[in-house]
Amino acid sequence: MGISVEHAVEVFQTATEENQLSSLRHEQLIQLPAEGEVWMTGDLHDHRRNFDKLIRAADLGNHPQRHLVLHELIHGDHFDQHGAEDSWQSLHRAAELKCDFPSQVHFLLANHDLAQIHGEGIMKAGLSVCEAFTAGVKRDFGGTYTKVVMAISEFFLSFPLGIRCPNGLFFCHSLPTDDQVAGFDYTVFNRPLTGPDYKRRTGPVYQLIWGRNMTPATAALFADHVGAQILITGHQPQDNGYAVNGPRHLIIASEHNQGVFVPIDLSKTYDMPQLTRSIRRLVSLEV
Ligand SMILES: [Mn+2]
Repeated sequence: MGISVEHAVEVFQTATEENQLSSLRHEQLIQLPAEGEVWMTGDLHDHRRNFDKLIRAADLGNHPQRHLVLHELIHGDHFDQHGAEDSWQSLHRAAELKCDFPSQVHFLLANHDLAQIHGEGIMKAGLSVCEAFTAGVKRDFGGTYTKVVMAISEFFLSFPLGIRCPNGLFFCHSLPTDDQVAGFDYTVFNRPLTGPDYKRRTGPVYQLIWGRNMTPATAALFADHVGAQILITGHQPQDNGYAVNGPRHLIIASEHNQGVFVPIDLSKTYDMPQLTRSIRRLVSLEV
């Protein structure tokens, strides 16, 4: 891509500061205003056509009251012949978008981000996606690539855990499992984080972003605890683009040809039927 180490580091650092210093940021939450709109998306996993369509359709420059939520951007299907994977480029593009529209672009911490920080093995088709990601950075930046790796880690660590809308919607990457929800530490949203918060299985950050297959009852309990009517998450793959997990939990996916997003009017309240009627397929966007 022809980007220098210095430029890449500066973009990730600036985006990190924008995440941390946003006036909408309150500890680990983003509080959106009661006006304008928000486009909630699911995991993107370096699906470049969908990402490109989203950015062009959102047209943030001409819609200053429109917010865009992005999560799980990395670890996609673009590999070179040596097994290096290219998704740092989409992450960099997202960081540039944050720099250009700091009060409109919002991220959510996802489990692949945390795995990448820890260099932990998530395997896809027998390959470590974290090693492949780092190999892509090394290939493109050469000898001082670790500066970019560190800037990316700091960028991930600046992501909030949740986004609260005044109309009763609440967004996060996933939810704790049925086994974890009773003991879940909800203070994680309202305080600075420390090492144990990220710990495998026992840390509330880990539980929030890794949990799968939770029942509608678990989702409802979680929604009650965060004072929300309906939760929207990604994380659990959806061949058809979305799934309704009971009346208070919508799961969406954006990383394939059936991928969707949900444009939401922040001044209106929604029940689940209204929310599902608002879902749009990325393939339908004419941009
Ligand atoms: Mn995930």
